[in-house]
Parts: sequence; C-alpha cells; structure tokens
Amino acid sequence: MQKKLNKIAKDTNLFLKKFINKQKKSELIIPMKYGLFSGGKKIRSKILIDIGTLFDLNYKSLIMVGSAIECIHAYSLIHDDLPCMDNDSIRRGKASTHIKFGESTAVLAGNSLLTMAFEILSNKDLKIPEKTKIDLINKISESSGHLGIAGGQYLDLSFEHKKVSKSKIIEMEIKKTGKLFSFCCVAPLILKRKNKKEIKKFENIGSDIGLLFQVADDLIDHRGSLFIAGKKTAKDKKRGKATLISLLGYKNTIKYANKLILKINNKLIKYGSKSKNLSETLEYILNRNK
Ligand code: GRG
Repeated sequence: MQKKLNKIAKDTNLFLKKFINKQKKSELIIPMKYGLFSGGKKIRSKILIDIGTLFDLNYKSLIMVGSAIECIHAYSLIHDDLPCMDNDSIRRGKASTHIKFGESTAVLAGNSLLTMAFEILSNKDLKIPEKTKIDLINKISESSGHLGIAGGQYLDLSFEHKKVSKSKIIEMEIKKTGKLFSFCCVAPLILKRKNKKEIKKFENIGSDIGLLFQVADDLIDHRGSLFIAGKKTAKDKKRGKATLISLLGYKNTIKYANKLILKINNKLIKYGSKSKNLSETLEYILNRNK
C-alpha cells in the first residue's frame, strides 16, 4: 500500500511541478509550492486511481485530475490553519503557510491554488471531450463551495462549544471532508460517461469514505502525537469541537468506523478482485497515525 501511495504521490508532484514551471513566474509561486509540496499523503489521488482501476481508466488522465484535487486540498489546509479558522501553527511537521509567509500571502496563495485546480482541468493536455471537462469542473466546484468544503468548515466553526446531534456532526463532516472524497469517487464515472444513478451510488461511497477519513483524523487528534502526526494533537477537546468521539466515545467511534468500512466494501463486491486496492486504502485510512 505505502509503495503504491508513494508512486502516486511522486507522479502527482511531478505533474504539478511541470504544470507550475510552464507558467509565468510570480511572487506567490513560492508560498503556493510550500503549501502544495510540503509533504502530504496524496490519499485523495489514491482513491481516485483505485476507483479508476474499477473502470480501466487511463492512469495519466487520472493523475491530472488527482493533481487538481490536491490543489484544492492544499488550499483548504492553508486556509484551515489561518488564525480566523483553526489557528494552527504546524502542518505536516512544518510551520503553517501563514506562519512562514504571513497571513495575507497565505490567503492569496490558497486562492491561487484553488483556481489552479480549474486551470488544470480545463487545460488542453487533458485529452478528454470538452463536455467531460465541464462536468468535472462543475462537480469539483460544487464539492468546494457552500454545499461542500467551505460550507462544512462553516458548520465546524459554528458548532464549537455547542451540544450538537449525531446527524448534524455527520452532515458537517460529510461536507467538510466527504465532498472532496465524493469527487474522487465520481470523477472516474464522469470520465467514463456513466449514468446519473451510478454516479449517485459512487457519490455516496465517497461520503462514507470521507466520513471514515474524518473519524480517523479525529482519532489521531484524540490519541496521536505531534511528532508522528506532524500537527498539534488533542486540540479538538480544548476547542470544544463537535466530533463523533465527543458524542459516542472512543470505542464506539472505532466500531462506527469499522461498520463504515464494511458498508463500503459490500457496495464494491460486484467489482471482484478489482476492488482490492480500494479496500486496502480503506484499512490504511482507519489505521494511519498521520
Ligand atoms: C473551500 C477548499 C475550501 C476551503 C476553505 C478552510 C476550509 C474552507 C475548509 C477546511 C477543510 C478541511 C481542512 C477539512 C479537514 C480535512 C482533513 C482531515 C484534512 C487532512 O487531510 P490529509 O490527512 O492531509 O489527507 P495530508 O497532509 O496528508 O495531505
């Protein structure tokens, strides 16, 4: 698993470096690269490739789509660390982008990474029909906006120090984290021009993967260490964050996560051995320590 993840991370970074190097230079390139290349597991690209494997899709196109996803992900992390959001000074074991370059630069580098995702998906080297490009851009925009990452982040901040129901926590986590995973799961079906019903099915699988990912992230915060996680831990309790652990307790949260894995795997049975990579990724997501 780690070997496959490393290869995907290497290929994604290579594409992104070439893409950025082809552009005219600007002062924002250095903080953008800092946010984009300062580590990162590239787990979203791995999910995209795993689902792409179910449909025998071209690896190079998937790496390009994955690179767009990683730009949005890097943007969300830069903004998440800002003082007006989660106010974190360490990310991936290094100083957060705003600590290194200042707040206004971090905001602008983040915005530039968001728009770079659209540049990647609309660029001529991505050799897919125009209609498919538009559908991909439409879906990734929806996943990032008020019904997706930004909306989820809003809920996350507004729930601090409040008693929040399980369904509200799940809604927040699916938006904040799940929507981008849903895009990873749906993009291969858009590339294959699959019908709406099939797309919906994979959108739901993505929501469950996102939920699993977020639960695992909360578990790391609960029991992890800064040295291994590369970011401060034990923050959620201090900040009064609404998480499933705060509501269900540690053991029940692990049970909940295992049930999610079972649910996702059951939906993949029809793909036989082709779904092995994805099942492996799900185990990795739950058992990771960073
Ligand atoms: C609209 C894109 C956008 C952002 C603005 C700040 C914000 C709104 C949203 C924050 C969303 C967020 C940071 C969700 C948490 C998701 C999460 C657990 C991220 C950690 O992902 P990893 O572990 O990170 O994959 P690495 O470092 O491996 O890349």
